[in-house]
Amino acid sequence: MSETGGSVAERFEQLYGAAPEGVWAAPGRVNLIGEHTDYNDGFVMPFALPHTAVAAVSRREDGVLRLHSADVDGPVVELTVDALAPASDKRWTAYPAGVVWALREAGHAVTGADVHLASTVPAGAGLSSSAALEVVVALALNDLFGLRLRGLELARLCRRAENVYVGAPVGIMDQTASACCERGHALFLDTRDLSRRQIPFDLAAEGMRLLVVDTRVEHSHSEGEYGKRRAGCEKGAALLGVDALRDVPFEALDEVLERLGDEEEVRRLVRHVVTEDERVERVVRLLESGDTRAIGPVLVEGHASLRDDFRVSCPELDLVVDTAVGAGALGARLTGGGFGGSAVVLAEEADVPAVTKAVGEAFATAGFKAPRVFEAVPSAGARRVR
Ligand code: GAF
Repeated sequence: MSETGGSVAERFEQLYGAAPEGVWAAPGRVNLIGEHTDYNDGFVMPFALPHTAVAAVSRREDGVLRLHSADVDGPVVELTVDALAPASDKRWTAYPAGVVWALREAGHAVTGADVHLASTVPAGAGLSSSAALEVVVALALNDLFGLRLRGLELARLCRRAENVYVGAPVGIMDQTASACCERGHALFLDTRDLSRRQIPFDLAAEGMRLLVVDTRVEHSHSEGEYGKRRAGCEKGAALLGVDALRDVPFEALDEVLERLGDEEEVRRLVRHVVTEDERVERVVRLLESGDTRAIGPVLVEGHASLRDDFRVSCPELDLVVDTAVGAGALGARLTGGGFGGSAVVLAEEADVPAVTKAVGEAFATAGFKAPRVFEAVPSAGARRVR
């Protein structure tokens, strides 16, 4: 797919009989560190992938919303904006329709649209393909209807679409990453007040690479396990008398865990979230002091915490991390929600072939599907492309 979305615009014209008013793109993301912290008011550090969802869109004024995707078999789906209702749609169309619903619910006069979408963000790989779909549609409607909403406001509305309309209890990381990331940077985001800092992150200049290893084990957030972790964290905060686990100081962790007594599961969840917030802050300090290689062991620590305390890993993700580190990678961890999806691997450029080969061989030996491996280069956030 070209950067300017030419083929998406052409397909739009075939489908709807006229050229689109514009074409927009919004990226998927990887998260460098800070997992399952965003619904605990904590810290995250994603960056945008070069892979994007692209949308060709035109306004309508008759209350009709027409949706089509190059990635899903089937005809144009026609909906009525007045009839959009949360939890009524279990198909892919819930993401773009949810955005229209959330904009209208917030009082924005979105009177209909024709939309054609095509995405290069791998679906079900934990790389935020859904957030990319939401954000690209939100940005297109923002521009076309002159709503003048900023990236963060769009991210909030997209999250609301996903929480309420789609029914997935996710945090705000993915939508913010897609809307606000900048090329060559990772986004250090405080999910409590949404303050953020762009951290320069140019591994190639330092002779390193960040690989994404998609295990091809599909994950889904609307299924129960993600919600259970979230509920467990809320229980922990309530037992400790804090608004969110973000409020538990890292220095007080031992004492706090003791206070949780025999609530073993809650103790593990609390320990992960509190230590993970500290790891994000540590990674930021290391990157800002130019000590990039030293983040490797922090990534591995984060993975162990997700595997043993938060329990969202799986054999395939553990195999990526163990094999990559065993083959000389500087660090590795699962990225995103877990339960399948992808891992990130930080490696010296010269070690990339050996690490990639070792992971492929380990998967073959274990009888797992061959993983998909590609390099993640910090790329631009959502934008208009034509
Ligand atoms: C998924 C969710 F969508 C995010 O909000 C975040 O909670 C992540 O899992 C885990 O860090 O990507």
